[in-house]
This record gives sequence, structure tokens and C-alpha cells, in this order.
Amino acid sequence: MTNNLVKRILNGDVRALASLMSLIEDGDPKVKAVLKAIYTYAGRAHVIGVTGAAGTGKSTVIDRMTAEYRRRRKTVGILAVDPTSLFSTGAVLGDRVRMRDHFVDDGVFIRSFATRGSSGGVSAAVRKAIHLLDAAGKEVIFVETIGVGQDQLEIAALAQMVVVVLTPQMGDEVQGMKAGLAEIADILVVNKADLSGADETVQQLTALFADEDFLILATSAIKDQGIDLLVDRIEEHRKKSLGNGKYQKKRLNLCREELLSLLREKVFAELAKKIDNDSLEAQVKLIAERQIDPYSAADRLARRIDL
Ligand SMILES: Nc1nc2c(ncn2[C@@H]2O[C@H](COP(=O)(O)OP(=O)(O)O)[C@@H](O)[C@H]2O)c(=O)[nH]1
Ligand SMILES: [Mg+2]
Repeated sequence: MTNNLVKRILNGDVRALASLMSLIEDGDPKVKAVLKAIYTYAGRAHVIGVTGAAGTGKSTVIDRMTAEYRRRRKTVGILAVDPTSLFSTGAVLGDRVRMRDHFVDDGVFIRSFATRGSSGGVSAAVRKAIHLLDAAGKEVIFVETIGVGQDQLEIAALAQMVVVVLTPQMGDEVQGMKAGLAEIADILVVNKADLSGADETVQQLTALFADEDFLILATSAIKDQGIDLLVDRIEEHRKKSLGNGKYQKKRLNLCREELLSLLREKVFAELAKKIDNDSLEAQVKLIAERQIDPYSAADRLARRIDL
């Protein structure tokens, strides 16, 4: 069964992709064998994280960028981490259907992931999905996440580059987001430029990030304005970082993050086997009663498993 699935994935078979995505979501151990077999065939896709607050237009921007990439004859995979995000608007779904009409059937693969369940958390599930899409020949992979706190940082550990989507209405909020944006963003997009204040927001951001080398531009996804330029910028950014070694360094970082998270998962599973729940609860009780501090309790439990 595994061999057959592997072959189908490498051929870009949509049904095989869809069924494996479900297995990933369910945390099914069968996926691992497929992932192991396809891994050496993957590694060509450009993974772009798209994040920002709810309603800024991330899905719409992705949808339009997908149409643009399809015009450029690139295949696209889309992973939305928030289950409600990608299909929240009828318009977005409508566009997808339109895309289906216009382009080669399996040139685009879309899947949303629930933020619960799968072992190792959402990041682990999304990583697996990325490897599959990559092996299936998708050249560009968008990962949409809602950027709140920790999630924003997680996307930076999953994607080759990050596009943050803002809107003209965000004005003063942007100031407070400065540090977070500086940490993760490669490109800042002020979407909904058809609404008033977009130019001011772009100017404000440009001033705020005068010391950073990220790109700031305005789009109106709904009017399909600025999207081709955004795709140009993404491609330029990719070429530039390939040229100056940043891309390769980022690749190492992503691989390191993945390996460490898998190790953490394994070590934790071992730990759970060796420290039974009763001994854990006994320490919890002692900590709660302040008979022991949590640091010493952790040391004590760790000694039992030769750490
Ligand atoms: N005015 C305007 N509305 C937009 C634009 N892009 C998206 N929207 C609308 O904003 C709402 C949220 O869009 P959506 O893509 O679902 O946002 P997400 O939550 O960030 O994925 C929808 O009603 C879109 O039609 C735009 O460029 N201009
Ligand atoms: Mg969305």
C-alpha cells in the first residue's frame, strides 16, 4: 500500500494527496512510511507563510497570488491552518472554482487543517503536508495562519519566507506590532488599498521599519491590484536570498527546527512511558502543598530516567 501511495504522490495524484492529508490530520502512523519514502524527492518547493490578523484578506490575497502563479505556469499548494479561514467567504470559494475552470485541474491543491488533534501539534502536521505537496510537484506552497502571538513565530519556523498582511485601518496598532513584525516578516502587504488611508499606512510602515530591509507594498486583492507586483517581489526575494546564502541558511534552520521538534516528541513519549502517572501526580501534590519546589521535583523525576 505504501509503495502505491508513494508512486501516486510523486505523480501528483490529487486523491492520494487528499487521503494522506486526512491521515496526517488524524495522526495516523501510516503516514510516516510514505513521508520517509518521498522525502528525498522533495525540496524544490518555495514555501511562503502568509499571516496577519483575521479578516485582513489573507485568503483573498493567496487566492489572487495563486491565479497569478498559475498564469506564470507554476503549480500551487495552499495550506490553511485555521479551519475556518480559507473557506470563510463565498467569494474565495467562488474564485477557487473559477480557477478550476481556467487552469489544469490538479495545478492547485487546497487543504485546511484543524488546530487540534494530530500528534506533535499543528506545526508538525503542516510540515508533513508541506513535504507531501512538495514531493507531489507543487512549486509554490502557501501556508496561511492567523498571526496571533506564538503562531506568528511558528510560521517563521515552517516557511522559507513570511508575508504579513495588514490593512489601512490598522494605523496605530502597527506601532505596537513593530517588534513582532520585525522578527518574522520578509514582506509587509497593506491589503485593502481600495479603502482610504493605504498610502499613509505604507508611509508609516516605511518610516517605522527604516532600518529593516523588508519590502512594503500595497494591494487590493479584491480588485486584483498590486498582486502581480507582490508575486514579482516574492520571486525577487527568493532569488536574492538564494544568491546571498540566506535561503540555504534558512533551509538549515527549518530542518533543525523540524528535527528538534521530532526529537522532543520522541523524548516526551519515552518520558511518558518511564514516569507513570502516579509518581507524576505525587510530585504535583507535593509542589501544590509547597513541600517541594517544581525545579527540584523535575530534577528528582529526571534522575529516575537517567537524565
Ligand atoms: N475592500 C476590500 N476588501 C477585501 C480585500 N481583500 C479581502 N477583502 C475582504 O475582506 C474580508 C476577509 O477576507 P479574507 O480573505 O477571508 O481574510 P482573512 O481572514 O485574512 O483570510 C472578505 O470579506 C474579503 O472579501 C481588499 O483588497 N479590499
Ligand atoms: Mg483566511
